[in-house]
Amino acid sequence: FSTSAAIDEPINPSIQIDHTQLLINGQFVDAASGKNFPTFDPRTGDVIARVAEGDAEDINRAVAAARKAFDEGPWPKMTAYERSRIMFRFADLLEKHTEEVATLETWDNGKPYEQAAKIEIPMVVRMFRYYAGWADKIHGLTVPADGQHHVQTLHEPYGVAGLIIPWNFPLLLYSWKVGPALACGNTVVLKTAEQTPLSALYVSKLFHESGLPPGVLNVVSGFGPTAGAALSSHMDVNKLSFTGSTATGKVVLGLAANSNLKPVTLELGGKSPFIVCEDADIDKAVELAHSALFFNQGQCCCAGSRTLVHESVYDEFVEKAKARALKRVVGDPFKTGIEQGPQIDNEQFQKILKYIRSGIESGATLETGGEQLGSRGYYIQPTVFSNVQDDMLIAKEEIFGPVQSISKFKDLTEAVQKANASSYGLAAGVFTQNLETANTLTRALRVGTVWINCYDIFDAAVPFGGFKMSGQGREKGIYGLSSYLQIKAVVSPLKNPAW
Ligand code: TXE
Repeated sequence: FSTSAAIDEPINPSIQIDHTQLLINGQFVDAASGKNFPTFDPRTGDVIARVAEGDAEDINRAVAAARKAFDEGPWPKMTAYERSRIMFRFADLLEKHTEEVATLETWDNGKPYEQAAKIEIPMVVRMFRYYAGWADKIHGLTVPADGQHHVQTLHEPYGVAGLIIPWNFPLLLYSWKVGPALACGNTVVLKTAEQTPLSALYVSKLFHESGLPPGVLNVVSGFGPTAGAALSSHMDVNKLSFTGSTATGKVVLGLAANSNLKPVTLELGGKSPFIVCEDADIDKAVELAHSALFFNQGQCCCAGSRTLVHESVYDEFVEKAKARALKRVVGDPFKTGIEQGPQIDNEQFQKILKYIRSGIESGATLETGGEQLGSRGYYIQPTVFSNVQDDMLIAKEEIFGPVQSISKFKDLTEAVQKANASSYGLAAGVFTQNLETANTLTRALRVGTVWINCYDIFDAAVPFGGFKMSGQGREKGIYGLSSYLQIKAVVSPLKNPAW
């Protein structure tokens, strides 16, 4: 792989960190305990800033503000058109601040600046425009019920929505949740990931500058077992949406069930198969299998982390996949032309190196990579394993790093059996030029998204979510709206049914 020399001399980001407090009721405030915690630069492990550490008491304050903004207004009492206009204004303002926001995102997360500025922030802007457009188009139905009754449904917000997000796409996942929650008229308490608190504080300030009333969107930085658990079990939170690991998803669901039975949307881990059939365009499949796995340093819930290749093209595929990984440009994410930056933190870095050792020990063939890159921060060499067997840990568990695992199948039946032999079911890629093969695989795969001859297409209108232990409910698109709405049936007698 091609390594940028800048790994050991990080480029200084030219931005000042202005917002490190909690955002409650439209004001930046310290944590009730006065505590704060460091957020780190993944390029070096150095502290970027200290951020107020929210705890149960701060969650209480934030929920009280959101409750008031919901119960007493103004948010759900404003016209849907007014809410929509504020969201459109925010999208415009965010777009104007793309450079600053992308800089914060790269600094806190380690993702390539060009990826943040050219792909992710524009997707965030698009997502807010998409849901701003929905805000004044949400309505119920009239129902032709039996009997002498007029029946209609009202689609109403839940109230206070608790949103918990991870660190791999801090702002993108902010938009997937905050966008539909607000468009439907809910108010929000957002708990960001402890690794990446900075960008949400910055953009939420912009949201208030766009006319968002105080209390509608509250942001609490802090840790999972304290702030996150307090939000999940809060009796005054009416809806929860969580993105993160399957293990924590189970905890959050339990906390919701054991408190007030709030409904929960879960978007969890994955081990998504990327299936390359014998008639696939091999060069294209190699390139897309590469990006399906290595994009965002391999830290994607839907990473194509099991590359399954038909035996007739397997040797050619492995050779080309290795060559492509060797060409991957790794370096300081602020440099232009960088494809891969550092992993998020030491914990994830060590976890990935442990999986790499496990792959070697269990007999998979290490084609390239396998080690740390440079001497500072959390960079890992793009790594490719071939000859991966189904019972190896690297074939079963989510590595969440730049480690491609390639294995072989002999026919479609075996491809389906291998692809579905997972407790996860988030996504799959299918590479074939045969429509019947594509249709057969699509119907057989137990996953929430099938990308045919493409991968990682994330349009705002397309639903996303998992089968099996990859989650429940859907985000994005019209399906994402329904997660934040409850249905009220209204029945009244008809005096003159003949009319
Ligand atoms: O996840 P957690 P972590 C996977 C990936 C990764 C692993 C661990 O495999 O290696 O999870 O990452 C909050 N109550 N994914 O430890 O714990 C936490 O503060 C309430 C896949 O970062 O799930 C953070 O805001 N909240 C995933 C969020 O949950 C709690 C993205 C995610 O953290 C909590 C990230 C609790 N008890 C990791 N404990 C994806 N689906 O994309 C933690 N949190």
